[in-house]
Amino acid sequence: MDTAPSLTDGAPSLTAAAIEREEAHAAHNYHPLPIVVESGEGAWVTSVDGRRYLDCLAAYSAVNFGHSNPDLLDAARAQLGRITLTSRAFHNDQLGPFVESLAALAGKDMVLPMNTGAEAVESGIKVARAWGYRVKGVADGMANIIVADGNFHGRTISIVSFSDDPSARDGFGPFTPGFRSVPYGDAAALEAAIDENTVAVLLEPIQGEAGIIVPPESYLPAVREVCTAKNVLMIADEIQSGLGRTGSTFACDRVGVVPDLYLLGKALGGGIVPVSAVVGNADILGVLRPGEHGSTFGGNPLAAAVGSAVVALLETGDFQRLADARGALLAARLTALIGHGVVAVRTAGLWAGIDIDPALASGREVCERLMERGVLAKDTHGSTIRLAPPLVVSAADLDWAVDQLAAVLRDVSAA
Ligand code: IF1
Repeated sequence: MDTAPSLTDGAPSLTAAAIEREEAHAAHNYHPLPIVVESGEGAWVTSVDGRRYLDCLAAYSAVNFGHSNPDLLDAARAQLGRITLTSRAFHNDQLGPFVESLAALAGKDMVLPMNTGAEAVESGIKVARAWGYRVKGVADGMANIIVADGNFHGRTISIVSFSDDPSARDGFGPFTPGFRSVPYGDAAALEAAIDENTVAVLLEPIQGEAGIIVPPESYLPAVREVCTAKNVLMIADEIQSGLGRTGSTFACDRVGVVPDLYLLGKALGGGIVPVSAVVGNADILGVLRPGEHGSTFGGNPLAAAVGSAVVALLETGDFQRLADARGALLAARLTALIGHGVVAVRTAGLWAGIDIDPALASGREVCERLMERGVLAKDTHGSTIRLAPPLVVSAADLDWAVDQLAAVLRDVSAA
């Protein structure tokens, strides 16, 4: 297995030239690891310098089904040669099958197709407010939505309006009103925040960017019960946690909870095209009237064709079983590192948040050292790193990746 160049490898390379070109012309809104990916297959990617890396980020769970998944590429290629964009001013022959199969997968009857996760979140907020005014009878302009501390739902102005992460919101005001934030995992605090103008609760079933925070098993069922009792919509942001990542179709499935609206994205596009959706029943999504909401690309035939192929993959349950089985291996291996440079581990299927001892290294440094060993991962905050490989990762490769983490922890402990 080729190993990656050292961060200190000063030798001029295709990597250095590519980075220089990108940094000269791309906005600096990221601080990427110094690797330039050229191709990928399954759980592995190859850099312009020909070195192979195990991808343990999967584009933040947007590549659940592996890079260059043959079924998804076939669906995309077949559609590319037919029609790729019509706008929804006209019908296309791919949207019907896609929304029908996605609704059925979620046990719902209606889908609002969009493109990015943030668009699905914004659309969910608009639908909840419209439902509040037109169905629940909330006074116009008075709707509020309950969110959780530590949330991450995207980067638009309205979404960062209810973020408590200074790096996501500072400098972007003024902000959108109508949101209340309560401690995550505390159903009593959530219930206390609901009043007659509350139209929805918006939660990640497991908080991703916060560090894969898995709430108490009783939390989501309690939220479900409160929302039902108070006639408030439960909206689950499954954009990162959904579509097989946690070992089930949706993270909510793990605790037997069915939200009123699912927000989906990332892996719904198979890692090929941006595809997102709000999935619910007609008594909620039906509040939207023609011309009230839309998107140039939402529901386009290429996105719908890929989305249908993704749904077909999930209908078998194979990827969910894979994530569950590999996740058990990952959890066992990572738990064994506690006390050996790791302070805490949180896992759900093939998704892990790992708190490194801050005295040893930052999450960024650990990820830089992992990169040198051929493993790509991303820190979330501070000394927490996240592992989220494509669900096609082999048990042997997963074992090898944790071996690399153990070696990095030994290195930083000895430094
Ligand atoms: C970035 C974080 C992850 C999401 C959830 C909605 C969205 C996301 C639960 C919006 C997107 C991405 C955005 C990307 C990095 C990544 C991320 F670090 F930002 F927070 F995964 F944790 N709901 N998450 O996780 O979806 O509009 O991006 O399609 O902005 O840096 P999007």
